Amino acid sequence: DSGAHVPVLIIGTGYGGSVAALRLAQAGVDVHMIEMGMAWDTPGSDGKIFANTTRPDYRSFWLRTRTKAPISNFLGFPIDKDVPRYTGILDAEEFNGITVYQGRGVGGGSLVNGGMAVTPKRERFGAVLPSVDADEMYDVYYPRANAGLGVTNVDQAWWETAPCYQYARVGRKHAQRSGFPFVFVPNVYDWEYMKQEEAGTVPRSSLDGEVLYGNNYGKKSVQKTYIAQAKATGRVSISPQHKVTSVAPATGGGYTVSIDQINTTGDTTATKTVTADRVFFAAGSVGTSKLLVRLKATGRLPLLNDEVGKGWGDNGNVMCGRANHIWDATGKLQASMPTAGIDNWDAGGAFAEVAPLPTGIETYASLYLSITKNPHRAEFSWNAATGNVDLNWQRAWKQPAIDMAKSIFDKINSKEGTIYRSDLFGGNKVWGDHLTYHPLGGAVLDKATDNYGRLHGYSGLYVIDGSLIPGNTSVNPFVTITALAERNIEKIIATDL
Ligand code: FAE
Repeated sequence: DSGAHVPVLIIGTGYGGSVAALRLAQAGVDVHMIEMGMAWDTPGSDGKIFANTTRPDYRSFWLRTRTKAPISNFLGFPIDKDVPRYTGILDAEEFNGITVYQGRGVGGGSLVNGGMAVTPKRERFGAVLPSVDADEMYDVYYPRANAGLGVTNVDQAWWETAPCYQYARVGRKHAQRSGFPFVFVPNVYDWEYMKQEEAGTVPRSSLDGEVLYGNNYGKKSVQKTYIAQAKATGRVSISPQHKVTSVAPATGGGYTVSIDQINTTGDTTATKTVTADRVFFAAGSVGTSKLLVRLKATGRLPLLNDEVGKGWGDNGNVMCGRANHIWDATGKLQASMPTAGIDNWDAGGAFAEVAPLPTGIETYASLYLSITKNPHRAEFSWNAATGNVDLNWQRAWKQPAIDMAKSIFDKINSKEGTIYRSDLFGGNKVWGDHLTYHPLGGAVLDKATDNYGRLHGYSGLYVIDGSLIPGNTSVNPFVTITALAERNIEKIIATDL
């Protein structure tokens, strides 16, 4: 309610925010979480909470009137369609030269993502978070994060014969024939549930192509893990459909937080002001960066330092598809949860996830999302003329990522006598170089903040999400975001409260 006072306010309910909420609550602190997206706890008229990836509807996109699927075309046909404007689950946020996909709702990105739960190789960690003690991370915080998220490995014996992972086995065969290391990747999906989906004894989720617009059954989003545990303490409350617009020092201590309550078409229905002793920015790399840059530039938080907004990267994301021979069918039933990757990081700078293309028909296509060592970093800045925060990314900056991904796929294509697919991204493009799923940075650890996420210039303000990570994690990022949040909140609880 407007005028209320809370000990701790957390902006955002993704990985970082959920970890902070749970650990603070367990330490006896009352926490209020503010989330601009919906609660996603109520079924629609079809009896399901989330829309299917192949049948997008009003629930699918954040305030768009037309879908903007990451793969825009199939067999030459555009696949996007008109939808009613609604506070849907997937935001395709457009900046200069790049579309940044993000989850919206209680659970953040965990609602929409592929569940791939990858811990970076220890020898690569120094490049990911140079100021963080790797021993502590690998001995304590990565294990804690993996346990909290419910990360497990697929039953490999089952995987070897499951029809829904034929596409992944084809991916393995091609990787290995070209001499690339093929690795299994853990996930947060409930594998027992997936086996029952295959047996036909439960409603299908992963085997019905659900991902991107939410999973109705088997995926353990943070709603089902950290947030469920946090709520069970009785100390955590959440306000969905509330968007934080300002944070500024309050007279008499603490912070004044301004919040817009929004309806399902995105219109503000009420404006509220609350005070908090401490505020955690957990709005994701883009959300946190945009807030901090604006608050610094407009005089609400002028003492933030010049590192705010800097060090943003796309985790080197680039997509491509390969056209297989007819003897390498990838299967018409494809589990939407990836289980595997091709690791050419050290030799070629790319780690490629063998991704599903769950269309319901045989496509003979292999799809890959590569994470690469792309060195480019962009910066958020305040645009006083438009009143927006801009990002100075350039489309051409994806070229190093493409070159690194080619270190894998040119070789596979030449070994197999195959070609790239040019029908997936429109305009005969071979490379999906227009997007990222993995925004990282903008309030980098030990630069914009101290080495535990305390913002410079203001005591009681913290950053605890993907914006702390300087642009790249060498693998999919959410386990690292979670583990870093576990590390930082433990320190903050021990020393600041
Ligand atoms: P995030 O989860 O984005 O949460 C931030 C929350 O803050 C969101 O719920 C926002 O709605 C909310 N918010 C933002 N601004 C405001 C505001 N002003 N007021 C109130 N609320 C606000 O942040 N990662 C993996 O590791 N494995 C995968 O398989 C994987 N697949 C992905 C697939 C897709 C399609 C996408 C989009 C992402 C994928 N990711 C994957 C990335 C992963 O989901 C992402 O790194 C994390 O969700 C980021 O976590 P944060 O806590 O930083």
